[in-house]
Amino acid sequence: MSHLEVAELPLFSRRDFVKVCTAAAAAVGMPAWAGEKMAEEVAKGRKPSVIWLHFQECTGCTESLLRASAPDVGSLILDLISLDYHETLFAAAGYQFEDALHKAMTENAGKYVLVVEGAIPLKDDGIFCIVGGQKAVDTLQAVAAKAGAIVAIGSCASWGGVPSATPNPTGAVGVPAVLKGKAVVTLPGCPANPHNLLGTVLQFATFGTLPKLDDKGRPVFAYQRVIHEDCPRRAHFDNGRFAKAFGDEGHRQGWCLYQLGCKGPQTHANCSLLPFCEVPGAWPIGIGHPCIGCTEQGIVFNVPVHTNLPIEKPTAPMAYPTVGSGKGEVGAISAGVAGLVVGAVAGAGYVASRKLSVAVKKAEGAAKEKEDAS
Ligand code: FSX
Ligand code: SF4
Ligand code: F3S
Repeated sequence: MSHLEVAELPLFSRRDFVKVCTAAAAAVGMPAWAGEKMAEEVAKGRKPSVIWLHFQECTGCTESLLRASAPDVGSLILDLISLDYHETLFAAAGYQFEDALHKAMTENAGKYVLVVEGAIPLKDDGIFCIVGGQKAVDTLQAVAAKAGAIVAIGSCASWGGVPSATPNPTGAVGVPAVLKGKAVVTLPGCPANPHNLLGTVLQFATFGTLPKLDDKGRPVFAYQRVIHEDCPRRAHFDNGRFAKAFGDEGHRQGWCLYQLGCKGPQTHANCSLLPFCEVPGAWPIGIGHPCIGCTEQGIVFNVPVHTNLPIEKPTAPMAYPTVGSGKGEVGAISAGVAGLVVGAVAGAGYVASRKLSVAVKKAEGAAKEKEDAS
Protein backbone atom coordinates (compact mmCIF):
# COMPACT_ATOMS: atom_id res chain seq x y z
CA MET A 1 0.00 0.00 0.00
CA SER A 2 1.32 3.48 -0.76
CA HIS A 3 2.07 5.98 2.00
CA LEU A 4 -1.27 7.74 1.76
CA GLU A 5 -3.46 5.09 0.22
CA VAL A 6 -6.59 4.31 2.19
CA ALA A 7 -7.90 0.74 2.25
CA GLU A 8 -11.14 1.80 3.94
CA LEU A 9 -12.92 5.07 3.50
CA PRO A 10 -11.66 6.76 6.63
CA LEU A 11 -13.91 9.78 7.08
CA PHE A 12 -17.21 8.69 5.61
CA SER A 13 -19.64 5.80 5.77
CA ARG A 14 -20.25 4.29 2.32
CA ARG A 15 -23.59 6.09 2.12
CA ASP A 16 -21.99 9.41 3.02
CA PHE A 17 -19.22 8.78 0.55
CA VAL A 18 -21.68 8.17 -2.30
CA LYS A 19 -23.51 11.35 -1.26
CA VAL A 20 -20.32 13.41 -1.25
CA CYS A 21 -19.18 11.96 -4.59
CA THR A 22 -22.57 12.76 -6.11
CA ALA A 23 -22.56 16.31 -4.79
CA ALA A 24 -18.98 16.78 -5.98
CA ALA A 25 -19.84 15.47 -9.44
CA ALA A 26 -22.80 17.87 -9.66
CA ALA A 27 -20.66 20.79 -8.48
CA VAL A 28 -18.22 20.30 -11.34
CA GLY A 29 -20.89 19.78 -13.96
CA MET A 30 -20.94 15.97 -14.14
CA PRO A 31 -24.16 13.93 -13.91
CA ALA A 32 -25.10 12.59 -10.46
CA TRP A 33 -24.60 8.97 -11.60
CA ALA A 34 -20.92 9.78 -12.23
CA GLY A 35 -20.53 10.29 -8.48
CA GLU A 36 -22.17 6.91 -7.79
CA LYS A 37 -19.92 5.20 -10.34
CA MET A 38 -16.92 6.87 -8.77
CA ALA A 39 -17.84 5.58 -5.32
CA GLU A 40 -18.21 2.05 -6.80
CA GLU A 41 -14.76 2.22 -8.40
CA VAL A 42 -13.23 3.34 -5.11
CA ALA A 43 -15.00 0.53 -3.24
CA LYS A 44 -13.41 -1.92 -5.71
CA GLY A 45 -10.02 -0.45 -4.87
CA ARG A 46 -9.51 1.00 -8.35
CA LYS A 47 -7.77 4.28 -7.79
CA PRO A 48 -5.46 6.07 -10.17
CA SER A 49 -1.86 6.36 -9.04
CA VAL A 50 -0.80 10.00 -8.70
CA ILE A 51 2.73 11.39 -8.71
CA TRP A 52 2.81 15.00 -7.50
CA LEU A 53 5.91 17.10 -8.25
CA HIS A 54 6.83 20.49 -6.77
CA PHE A 55 8.99 23.04 -8.52
CA GLN A 56 9.05 26.86 -8.22
CA GLU A 57 6.02 27.83 -6.10
CA CYS A 58 4.74 28.57 -2.61
CA THR A 59 2.89 25.25 -2.00
CA GLY A 60 -0.33 27.24 -1.72
CA CYS A 61 -2.08 24.85 -4.10
CA THR A 62 -1.39 21.89 -1.81
CA GLU A 63 -2.26 24.05 1.21
CA SER A 64 -5.62 25.14 -0.19
CA LEU A 65 -6.42 21.50 -0.94
CA LEU A 66 -5.62 20.41 2.61
CA ARG A 67 -7.28 23.35 4.36
CA ALA A 68 -10.73 22.45 3.08
CA SER A 69 -13.49 21.80 5.64
CA ALA A 70 -15.31 18.51 6.36
CA PRO A 71 -16.58 16.54 4.51
CA ASP A 72 -13.88 18.15 2.46
CA VAL A 73 -12.66 18.23 -1.08
CA GLY A 74 -9.12 17.44 0.06
CA SER A 75 -10.12 14.21 1.84
CA LEU A 76 -12.32 13.26 -1.05
CA ILE A 77 -9.49 13.66 -3.53
CA LEU A 78 -7.12 11.73 -1.28
CA ASP A 79 -9.77 8.97 -1.07
CA LEU A 80 -10.19 8.88 -4.84
CA ILE A 81 -6.53 8.53 -5.70
CA SER A 82 -3.50 6.60 -4.60
CA LEU A 83 -1.04 9.39 -3.87
CA ASP A 84 2.20 7.55 -4.47
CA TYR A 85 4.60 10.47 -4.39
CA HIS A 86 4.20 13.98 -2.94
CA GLU A 87 7.23 15.99 -1.90
CA THR A 88 5.44 18.02 0.80
CA LEU A 89 3.24 15.39 2.38
CA PHE A 90 5.60 12.42 2.56
CA ALA A 91 7.35 11.58 5.81
CA ALA A 92 10.16 9.81 3.95
CA ALA A 93 13.33 11.66 2.95
CA GLY A 94 16.52 11.20 0.95
CA TYR A 95 17.10 7.98 -1.02
CA GLN A 96 13.99 6.33 0.43
CA PHE A 97 11.97 9.20 -1.00
CA GLU A 98 13.59 9.06 -4.43
CA ASP A 99 12.99 5.31 -4.50
CA ALA A 100 9.26 5.94 -3.95
CA LEU A 101 9.21 8.03 -7.13
CA HIS A 102 11.01 5.43 -9.22
CA LYS A 103 8.85 2.63 -7.84
CA ALA A 104 5.61 4.50 -8.63
CA MET A 105 6.85 5.28 -12.15
CA THR A 106 7.79 1.66 -12.83
CA GLU A 107 4.74 -0.02 -11.29
CA ASN A 108 2.22 2.27 -12.99
CA ALA A 109 4.04 3.17 -16.19
CA GLY A 110 1.69 4.60 -18.80
CA LYS A 111 -1.18 4.85 -16.31
CA TYR A 112 -0.30 7.26 -13.52
CA VAL A 113 -1.51 10.85 -13.31
CA LEU A 114 1.28 13.38 -13.05
CA VAL A 115 0.29 16.51 -11.10
CA VAL A 116 2.80 19.35 -11.32
CA GLU A 117 2.74 22.28 -8.88
CA GLY A 118 5.11 25.15 -9.65
CA ALA A 119 6.95 26.69 -12.58
CA ILE A 120 10.02 25.29 -14.31
CA PRO A 121 13.09 27.53 -14.74
CA LEU A 122 14.78 27.23 -18.12
CA LYS A 123 17.38 30.02 -17.92
CA ASP A 124 21.05 28.97 -17.61
CA ASP A 125 20.21 25.41 -18.52
CA GLY A 126 17.60 25.13 -15.75
CA ILE A 127 19.97 25.27 -12.77
CA PHE A 128 17.66 27.37 -10.58
CA CYS A 129 15.53 24.48 -9.33
CA ILE A 130 17.26 21.23 -8.43
CA VAL A 131 15.57 18.49 -6.37
CA GLY A 132 17.37 15.27 -5.48
CA GLY A 133 20.32 16.33 -7.64
CA GLN A 134 18.13 16.58 -10.76
CA LYS A 135 17.03 19.73 -12.56
CA ALA A 136 13.28 20.41 -12.55
CA VAL A 137 13.11 20.38 -16.35
CA ASP A 138 14.79 16.95 -16.52
CA THR A 139 12.57 15.47 -13.78
CA LEU A 140 9.47 16.82 -15.49
CA GLN A 141 10.41 15.36 -18.85
CA ALA A 142 11.30 11.97 -17.37
CA VAL A 143 8.14 11.63 -15.25
CA ALA A 144 5.87 13.01 -18.00
CA ALA A 145 7.25 10.49 -20.53
CA LYS A 146 5.55 7.59 -18.70
CA ALA A 147 2.41 9.42 -17.48
CA GLY A 148 -1.15 8.52 -18.55
CA ALA A 149 -2.37 12.07 -17.91
CA ILE A 150 -0.69 15.33 -16.94
CA VAL A 151 -2.26 18.07 -14.81
CA ALA A 152 -0.59 21.44 -14.15
CA ILE A 153 -2.09 22.77 -10.92
CA GLY A 154 -1.92 26.50 -10.16
CA SER A 155 -0.87 29.45 -12.28
CA CYS A 156 2.85 28.70 -11.77
CA ALA A 157 2.59 25.28 -13.38
CA SER A 158 0.02 26.45 -15.96
CA TRP A 159 1.90 29.41 -17.39
CA GLY A 160 4.72 30.48 -15.07
CA GLY A 161 2.80 32.36 -12.34
CA VAL A 162 4.69 34.38 -9.72
CA PRO A 163 8.19 33.14 -10.61
CA SER A 164 7.68 34.32 -14.20
CA ALA A 165 6.80 37.92 -13.19
CA THR A 166 8.93 40.54 -14.91
CA PRO A 167 11.93 40.40 -15.13
CA ASN A 168 11.54 36.62 -14.75
CA PRO A 169 15.09 36.14 -13.44
CA THR A 170 15.10 32.34 -13.77
CA GLY A 171 13.29 32.03 -17.10
CA ALA A 172 10.31 30.35 -15.40
CA VAL A 173 7.65 28.79 -17.64
CA GLY A 174 4.64 26.52 -17.19
CA VAL A 175 4.38 22.80 -17.95
CA PRO A 176 2.84 23.18 -21.45
CA ALA A 177 5.85 25.28 -22.53
CA VAL A 178 8.19 22.40 -21.58
CA LEU A 179 6.06 19.49 -22.78
CA LYS A 180 5.22 20.93 -26.18
CA GLY A 181 2.80 18.77 -28.15
CA LYS A 182 1.61 16.77 -25.10
CA ALA A 183 -1.90 17.15 -23.68
CA VAL A 184 -1.65 19.03 -20.39
CA VAL A 185 -4.71 19.95 -18.30
CA THR A 186 -4.03 23.38 -16.81
CA LEU A 187 -5.82 24.53 -13.64
CA PRO A 188 -4.64 28.11 -13.21
CA GLY A 189 -5.31 30.07 -10.03
CA CYS A 190 -2.97 31.29 -7.33
CA PRO A 191 -3.79 29.01 -5.65
CA ALA A 192 -5.86 26.73 -7.85
CA ASN A 193 -9.40 26.07 -6.68
CA PRO A 194 -9.40 22.48 -5.28
CA HIS A 195 -12.81 21.81 -6.87
CA ASN A 196 -11.24 21.99 -10.31
CA LEU A 197 -8.71 19.30 -9.44
CA LEU A 198 -11.56 17.27 -7.99
CA GLY A 199 -13.60 17.56 -11.20
CA THR A 200 -10.63 16.51 -13.33
CA VAL A 201 -9.70 13.60 -11.02
CA LEU A 202 -13.34 12.47 -10.78
CA GLN A 203 -13.62 12.23 -14.54
CA PHE A 204 -10.27 10.52 -15.03
CA ALA A 205 -10.80 8.05 -12.19
CA THR A 206 -14.34 7.20 -13.29
CA PHE A 207 -14.12 7.18 -17.07
CA GLY A 208 -10.39 7.26 -17.84
CA THR A 209 -10.92 10.45 -19.86
CA LEU A 210 -10.08 14.11 -19.41
CA PRO A 211 -12.61 16.94 -19.29
CA LYS A 212 -13.24 19.09 -22.35
CA LEU A 213 -10.48 21.70 -22.51
CA ASP A 214 -10.24 25.19 -24.01
CA ASP A 215 -7.35 26.43 -26.16
CA LYS A 216 -5.26 27.05 -23.02
CA GLY A 217 -5.79 23.52 -21.71
CA ARG A 218 -8.29 24.67 -19.06
CA PRO A 219 -11.36 22.52 -18.32
CA VAL A 220 -14.35 24.23 -19.84
CA PHE A 221 -16.51 23.27 -16.85
CA ALA A 222 -14.46 25.64 -14.69
CA TYR A 223 -13.02 28.36 -16.92
CA GLN A 224 -15.53 29.18 -19.64
CA ARG A 225 -17.11 32.11 -17.81
CA VAL A 226 -15.62 35.27 -16.35
CA ILE A 227 -16.05 36.05 -12.64
CA HIS A 228 -18.11 39.12 -13.54
CA GLU A 229 -20.86 36.92 -15.02
CA ASP A 230 -21.62 35.15 -11.75
CA CYS A 231 -20.51 37.73 -9.20
CA PRO A 232 -22.90 38.33 -6.29
CA ARG A 233 -22.00 42.07 -6.52
CA ARG A 234 -23.05 42.24 -10.16
CA ALA A 235 -26.38 43.95 -9.45
CA HIS A 236 -24.43 46.81 -7.85
CA PHE A 237 -22.24 47.08 -10.97
CA ASP A 238 -25.31 47.15 -13.20
CA ASN A 239 -26.86 49.88 -11.09
CA GLY A 240 -23.73 51.99 -10.79
CA ARG A 241 -23.07 51.41 -7.10
CA PHE A 242 -19.32 51.24 -6.54
CA ALA A 243 -17.01 51.14 -3.53
CA LYS A 244 -14.54 53.97 -4.13
CA ALA A 245 -12.13 53.31 -1.25
CA PHE A 246 -11.55 50.47 1.17
CA GLY A 247 -13.76 51.05 4.22
CA ASP A 248 -16.00 53.70 2.63
CA GLU A 249 -19.78 53.44 2.80
CA GLY A 250 -20.02 51.57 -0.52
CA HIS A 251 -17.37 49.08 0.56
CA ARG A 252 -19.15 48.47 3.85
CA GLN A 253 -22.42 47.96 1.95
CA GLY A 254 -20.83 45.27 -0.24
CA TRP A 255 -21.01 47.26 -3.49
CA CYS A 256 -19.11 46.47 -6.69
CA LEU A 257 -15.30 46.62 -6.45
CA TYR A 258 -14.63 47.61 -10.08
CA GLN A 259 -13.37 51.08 -9.17
CA LEU A 260 -10.90 49.50 -6.74
CA GLY A 261 -9.36 47.60 -9.66
CA CYS A 262 -11.46 44.42 -9.80
CA LYS A 263 -10.29 42.21 -12.70
CA GLY A 264 -13.42 40.01 -12.51
CA PRO A 265 -14.68 41.22 -15.91
CA GLN A 266 -11.56 39.75 -17.59
CA THR A 267 -10.85 36.74 -15.41
CA HIS A 268 -11.96 33.23 -16.36
CA ALA A 269 -12.56 31.21 -13.19
CA ASN A 270 -15.36 29.66 -11.12
CA CYS A 271 -14.50 30.82 -7.59
CA SER A 272 -17.66 32.95 -7.46
CA LEU A 273 -19.67 29.70 -7.72
CA LEU A 274 -17.42 27.28 -5.80
CA PRO A 275 -15.71 29.12 -2.95
CA PHE A 276 -12.45 27.88 -1.46
CA CYS A 277 -12.60 25.48 1.52
CA GLU A 278 -16.36 25.14 0.90
CA VAL A 279 -16.84 28.16 3.17
CA PRO A 280 -19.47 30.55 1.78
CA GLY A 281 -17.81 33.86 0.94
CA ALA A 282 -14.26 32.43 1.07
CA TRP A 283 -12.97 34.00 -2.13
CA PRO A 284 -11.37 37.41 -2.79
CA ILE A 285 -14.49 39.37 -3.77
CA GLY A 286 -16.43 37.58 -1.03
CA ILE A 287 -14.17 39.11 1.60
CA GLY A 288 -14.17 42.58 0.04
CA HIS A 289 -11.03 42.54 -2.10
CA PRO A 290 -11.09 43.05 -5.85
CA CYS A 291 -10.23 40.04 -7.98
CA ILE A 292 -6.58 40.37 -9.06
CA GLY A 293 -7.03 38.00 -12.00
CA CYS A 294 -5.00 35.22 -10.43
CA THR A 295 -5.84 32.71 -13.17
CA GLU A 296 -4.90 34.95 -16.08
CA GLN A 297 -1.48 35.22 -17.65
CA GLY A 298 -0.98 38.87 -18.59
CA ILE A 299 -3.16 40.18 -15.75
CA VAL A 300 -1.99 39.01 -12.32
CA PHE A 301 1.59 40.09 -11.52
CA ASN A 302 1.48 42.23 -14.68
CA VAL A 303 -1.34 44.75 -14.28
CA PRO A 304 -1.26 46.71 -11.00
CA VAL A 305 -3.83 45.44 -8.49
CA HIS A 306 -5.86 48.68 -8.48
CA THR A 307 -5.75 49.44 -12.20
CA ASN A 308 -9.02 49.03 -14.10
CA LEU A 309 -9.32 46.86 -17.21
CA PRO A 310 -11.97 47.11 -19.91
CA ILE A 311 -15.18 45.15 -19.54
CA GLU A 312 -15.16 41.95 -21.62
CA LYS A 313 -18.87 41.22 -21.24
CA PRO A 314 -20.71 44.56 -21.22
CA THR A 315 -23.85 45.07 -19.21
CA ALA A 316 -26.98 44.03 -21.05
CA PRO A 317 -29.03 46.97 -22.28
CA MET A 318 -31.93 47.91 -20.02
CA ALA A 319 -34.30 48.07 -22.99
CA TYR A 320 -34.44 46.50 -26.44
CA PRO A 321 -36.04 47.98 -29.55
CA THR A 322 -39.59 46.75 -30.02
CA VAL A 323 -40.11 44.24 -32.79
CA GLY A 324 -41.08 45.93 -36.07
CA SER A 325 -40.84 49.46 -34.63
CA GLY A 326 -38.50 50.83 -37.25
CA LYS A 327 -40.41 50.26 -40.55
CA GLY A 328 -37.04 49.70 -42.22
CA GLU A 329 -35.29 52.46 -40.28
CA VAL A 330 -32.95 52.02 -37.38
CA GLY A 331 -34.84 53.36 -34.38
CA ALA A 332 -33.35 55.90 -32.02
CA ILE A 333 -33.20 53.40 -29.19
CA SER A 334 -31.53 50.64 -31.13
CA ALA A 335 -28.99 53.03 -32.67
CA GLY A 336 -28.09 54.41 -29.26
CA VAL A 337 -27.88 50.98 -27.70
CA ALA A 338 -25.85 49.49 -30.53
CA GLY A 339 -23.38 52.40 -30.54
CA LEU A 340 -22.90 52.24 -26.83
CA VAL A 341 -22.60 48.48 -26.71
CA VAL A 342 -19.82 48.72 -29.29
CA GLY A 343 -18.23 51.40 -27.12
CA ALA A 344 -18.44 49.16 -24.07
CA VAL A 345 -16.96 46.20 -25.91
CA ALA A 346 -14.17 48.39 -27.22
CA GLY A 347 -13.13 49.17 -23.69
CA ALA A 348 -15.10 52.13 -22.42
CA GLY A 349 -15.89 49.96 -19.40
CA TYR A 350 -18.40 50.65 -16.72
CA VAL A 351 -18.61 54.31 -17.72
CA ALA A 352 -20.06 53.14 -21.02
CA SER A 353 -22.48 50.86 -19.25
CA ARG A 354 -23.70 53.79 -17.16
CA LYS A 355 -23.95 56.00 -20.24
CA LEU A 356 -25.79 53.16 -21.85
CA SER A 357 -28.61 53.22 -19.34
CA VAL A 358 -28.77 57.03 -19.40
CA ALA A 359 -28.86 57.01 -23.21
CA VAL A 360 -31.49 54.32 -23.24
CA LYS A 361 -33.64 56.39 -20.87
CA LYS A 362 -33.14 59.52 -23.03
CA ALA A 363 -33.93 57.60 -26.19
CA GLU A 364 -37.01 56.11 -24.57
CA GLY A 365 -38.12 59.56 -23.48
CA ALA A 366 -37.59 61.01 -26.95
CA ALA A 367 -39.42 58.10 -28.56
CA LYS A 368 -42.34 58.56 -26.16
CA GLU A 369 -42.50 62.32 -26.83
CA LYS A 370 -42.58 61.60 -30.57
CA GLU A 371 -45.29 59.04 -30.05
CA ASP A 372 -47.35 61.44 -27.87
CA ALA A 373 -46.96 64.23 -30.45
CA SER A 374 -48.15 62.03 -33.35
FE1 FSX B 1 1.88 29.07 -7.66
FE2 FSX B 1 0.72 26.87 -6.29
FE3 FSX B 1 0.35 30.57 -6.46
FE4 FSX B 1 1.42 29.23 -4.71
O1 FSX B 1 1.96 26.18 -5.64
S1 FSX B 1 -0.14 29.27 -8.18
S2 FSX B 1 2.58 30.56 -6.08
S3 FSX B 1 -0.60 30.01 -4.55
O2 FSX B 1 0.74 27.51 -4.62
O3 FSX B 1 1.85 27.20 -7.72
FE1 SF4 C 1 -18.03 41.59 -9.16
FE2 SF4 C 1 -15.76 42.72 -9.83
FE3 SF4 C 1 -17.72 42.51 -11.63
FE4 SF4 C 1 -17.93 44.22 -9.59
S1 SF4 C 1 -16.42 44.29 -11.29
S2 SF4 C 1 -19.50 42.82 -10.33
S3 SF4 C 1 -16.92 43.10 -7.94
S4 SF4 C 1 -16.61 40.84 -10.72
FE1 F3S D 1 -8.35 34.52 -8.21
FE2 F3S D 1 -10.01 36.46 -8.82
FE3 F3S D 1 -10.94 34.16 -7.96
S1 F3S D 1 -8.07 36.69 -7.78
S2 F3S D 1 -9.37 33.41 -6.61
S3 F3S D 1 -9.84 34.50 -9.85
S4 F3S D 1 -11.74 36.20 -7.49
